[in-house]
Amino acid sequence: TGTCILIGAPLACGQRDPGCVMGPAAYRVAGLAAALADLGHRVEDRGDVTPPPVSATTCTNPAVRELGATLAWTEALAQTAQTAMPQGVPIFLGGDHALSLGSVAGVAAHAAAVGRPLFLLWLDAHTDFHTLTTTTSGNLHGTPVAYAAGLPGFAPFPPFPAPIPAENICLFGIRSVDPAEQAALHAHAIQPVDMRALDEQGVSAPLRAFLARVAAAGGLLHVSLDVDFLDPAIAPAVGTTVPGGATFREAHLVMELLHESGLVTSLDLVELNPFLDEKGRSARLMVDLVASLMGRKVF
Ligand code: LYS
Repeated sequence: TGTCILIGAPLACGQRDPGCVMGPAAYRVAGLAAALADLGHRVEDRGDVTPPPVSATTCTNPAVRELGATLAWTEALAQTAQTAMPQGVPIFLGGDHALSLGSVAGVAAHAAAVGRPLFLLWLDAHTDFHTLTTTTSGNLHGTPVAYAAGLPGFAPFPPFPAPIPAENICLFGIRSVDPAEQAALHAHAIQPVDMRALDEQGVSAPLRAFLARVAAAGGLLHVSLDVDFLDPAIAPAVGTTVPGGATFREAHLVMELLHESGLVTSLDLVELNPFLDEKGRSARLMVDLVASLMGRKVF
């Protein structure tokens, strides 16, 4: 047990639906702090990060939306993440996945400062491997993995502090990849653990293999959990549902293995849109998954 630092990040600039601004409130209403406290953790809720002032900004791709707002959030969240890292396990309550442009950047700056390698586990239906240049939707929530990997094509974003090597990135639960992402992933030698791999091997073997590498390297591990990692039948509260996602038990097993590893040092919870939920069931499931990740056991 240690300190869990809850950081609300009500941003919705990474996609087209404003509902994600209610995400942090939904996690609080669903009892996240109490669930963590029940497990013996010290919980510090730092409230919501205030949306930073936006300055007019442009880039070469006219499809890109909300560039200025996303840039402002990225800088604010990177700062917040870097400050929180030495103090406990920061848990970012999103907010859409553009959140991770900032959270992962701050965590990477911390990792570089303490001289430890950073590993990234991306639990998601999508690979989020677009750059500002390749995105056709213009939704910047589809870009944070490429940013973290240090791909070019992110001006006017600050250069990613310490790009994460391809072999330290695990994209897990993948079932929707755009053609430009596919090409970039190949070029970068990133092989996603897609749903087909999980169908054949289950979640345990591929995840244990990744965790063994994190442990062997003495790495920090950032986990980014998108609601759409889960099957839409159990977690409807997300704008980008893709059928065929992780089941209830697969998701809990992932969390239980992560807990057992003792390796997780920071966490994002992203893309929850409470307006799309059914009586809070997706928010509650996300809270239960965090509880599993932080030590709740059946027996
Ligand atoms: N790849 C799609 C896009 O760039 C979907 C991204 C979904 C991110 N949560 O728009």
